[in-house]
Amino acid sequence: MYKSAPSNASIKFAYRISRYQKNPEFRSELAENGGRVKVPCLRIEENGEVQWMYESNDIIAYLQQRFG
Ligand SMILES: N[C@@H](CCC(=O)N[C@@H](CS)C(=O)NCC(=O)O)C(=O)O
Repeated sequence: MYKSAPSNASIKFAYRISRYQKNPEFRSELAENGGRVKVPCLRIEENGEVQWMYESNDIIAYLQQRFG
């Protein structure tokens, strides 16, 4: 499911939430590509490259720097 942040939010971008507990396919995808079954994990796809970022503080800092 894709959502957009509400128009009055300070950060606007499209995102998808995947819950591995409810989605065994995503669990495998997370383990194989991110290296751990740990949440939160942000999957960043940019310029054809994919990065899997763990640690909520790192994710928040990335989102603020990139979209804030
Ligand atoms: N320091 C991490 C903590 C994340 C964390 O503890 N996640 C738990 C669920 S709430 C988890 O996925 N644990 C599984 C694991 O660490 O392998 C953060 O802030 O992102």
